[in-house]
Amino acid sequence: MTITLNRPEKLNAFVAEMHALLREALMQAEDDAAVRALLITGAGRGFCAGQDLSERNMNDPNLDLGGGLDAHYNPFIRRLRALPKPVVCAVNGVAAGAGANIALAGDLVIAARSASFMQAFSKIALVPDCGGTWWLPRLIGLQRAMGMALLAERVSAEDAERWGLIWKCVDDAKLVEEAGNLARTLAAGPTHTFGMIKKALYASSGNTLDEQLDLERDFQREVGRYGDYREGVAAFLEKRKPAFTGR
Ligand code: T3D
Repeated sequence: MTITLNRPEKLNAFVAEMHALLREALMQAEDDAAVRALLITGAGRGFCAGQDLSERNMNDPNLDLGGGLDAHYNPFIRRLRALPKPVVCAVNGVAAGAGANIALAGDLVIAARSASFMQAFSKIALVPDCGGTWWLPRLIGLQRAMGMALLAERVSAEDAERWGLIWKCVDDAKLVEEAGNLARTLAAGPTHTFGMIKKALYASSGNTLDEQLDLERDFQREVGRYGDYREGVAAFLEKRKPAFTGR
């Protein structure tokens, strides 16, 4: 399944309606067994510029930004991370604020060379949200995370790749093709096992080695019962390509 953030005249900045549509699309991706990988990208020259800043009423004395995170962004990030299928984010242009962190919530992030990542929050005196403060230090180390968050400068896709913030930076003209190939390759893989791999890797930062070894044992026990494991081994022994069904 491909989800395209589609409000190009505002660099796909989020308005309430987009949250509702996105929630629906993500639920469909979860429920539909025919969906075996999710690709998220943006229309036009941007990936996403985060929250639409004109949507908030600055004169409202009860303005509660935490409420907006609880209602929309946080459930989305949680859902995306927990999706038991691989998520590829194809960052076609600038990814700023919540838009940058939604991109980074993907399991694999591929970006066009002209794209950039910007923790824009501090420019408007906000803290990074949508998981930014959690994965930035884990992905690129504390100094680079701090630099991105405090300075809110654009980081080029090339630097993002070099720093380990993203999987890959490709020429602009190749993004659609390469992201599509990546998503299709993943969609033809052992979907349930991919879901377990995601779970294991995302659990690792909160676990000790002992806990992680136990988790790997439990997960291996489970995937060892799957048809895809049998198919993988049979294909190897018969020197052919496996035909995984995702089960
Ligand atoms: O409220 C809450 O729920 C709290 C949670 C917040 C989460 C967040 O995401 S906070 C961070 C919000 N995002 C930003 O602060 C980024 C704002 N945008 C920018 O700094 C720049 O647009 C970019 C660096 C991303 C790109 O710059 P540039 O020069 O390539 O494009 P531009 O000309 O600035 O933008 C093009 C149009 O999109 C422009 O509209 P116009 O003038 O042509 O009618 C611009 O106003 C609009 N736009 C871009 N970002 C936003 C936006 N409009 C509303 N909100 C935006 N975030």
